[in-house]
Amino acid sequence: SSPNLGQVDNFDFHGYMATKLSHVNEALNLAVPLRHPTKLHQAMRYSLLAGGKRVRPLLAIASCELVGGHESAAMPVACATEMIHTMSLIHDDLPCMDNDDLRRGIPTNHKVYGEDIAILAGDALLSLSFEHVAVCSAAAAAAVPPERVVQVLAELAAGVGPAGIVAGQVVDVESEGKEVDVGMLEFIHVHKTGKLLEAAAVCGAVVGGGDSAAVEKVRRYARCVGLLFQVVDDILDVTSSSEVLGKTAAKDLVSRKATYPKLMGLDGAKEFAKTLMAEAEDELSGFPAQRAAPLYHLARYVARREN
Ligand code: GRG
Repeated sequence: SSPNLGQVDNFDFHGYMATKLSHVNEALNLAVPLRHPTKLHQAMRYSLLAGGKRVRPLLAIASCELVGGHESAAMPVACATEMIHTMSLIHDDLPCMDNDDLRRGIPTNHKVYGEDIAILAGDALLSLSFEHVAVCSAAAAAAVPPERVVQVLAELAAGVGPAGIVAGQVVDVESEGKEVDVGMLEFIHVHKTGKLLEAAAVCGAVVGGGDSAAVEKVRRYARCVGLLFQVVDDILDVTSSSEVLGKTAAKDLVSRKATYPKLMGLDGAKEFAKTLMAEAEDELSGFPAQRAAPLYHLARYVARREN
């Protein structure tokens, strides 16, 4: 693995995360002020500011810094990815989709504001995400050149649309009650979760001024981390089921959904997670260790997270 590890291990990842997290939350708060129509903006802010790990914004900022860019160049795109992520969660929770009552530990958007406003708040967040990038990237302290802003808008749109999150959700919805094989499972994961993580990292590297070779390394890194995220999710589903005995097992039986532990056994899935971690690390090995440290630790954090 990476010869830079010694240096990387001294890195204060928790300090880095806490600092970036507070900057992201502050920027998100400012990006959606409470204006007329109040109920709409309340609903947008309710879900956007409800917490969450902010993995996508952190990926965008760390990727920007990896290629030598400044945080301020990445902040608009960082906020945009969280707006898109949040709107996808609001719509995913709707009665016509997953019909969930709770999200991030509090009542779902439609439970508080009603279905009509929840749909509209999602639509508004999606539109605002693109406006925010278009308007704020060029105006950032480290101004992003217009052609890079256009590239970012295209990348984000591709991550959301019929070849992105929406594709994954459609296949997921259609797979309901059916036998799901590995290929379909991977398609759902890569699109529902992977594409936006990938777009976040790639956009960060683009606004940071990375050349195309660097941008593609970041893309491959993010693909590994996206898959890692999902494998770990599946592992957590199994390992936490012993604590809430029966709950997950029952869910598994009903959904007949393939999961990595089911397909390759728990140890196999853990081994796969290790391989993905090593591949992600490999993509970072050509960058200066100090700059690569946040992304290296972010991958480790995804691999070792407990919720
Ligand atoms: C995107 C136009 C558009 C419509 C939405 C409903 C839908 C289409 C897509 C579903 C998207 C979905 C629910 C993907 C799953 C994403 C996922 C892994 C969520 C959990 O992400 P975390 O762990 O959550 O980053 P936090 O709460 O920490 O942010």
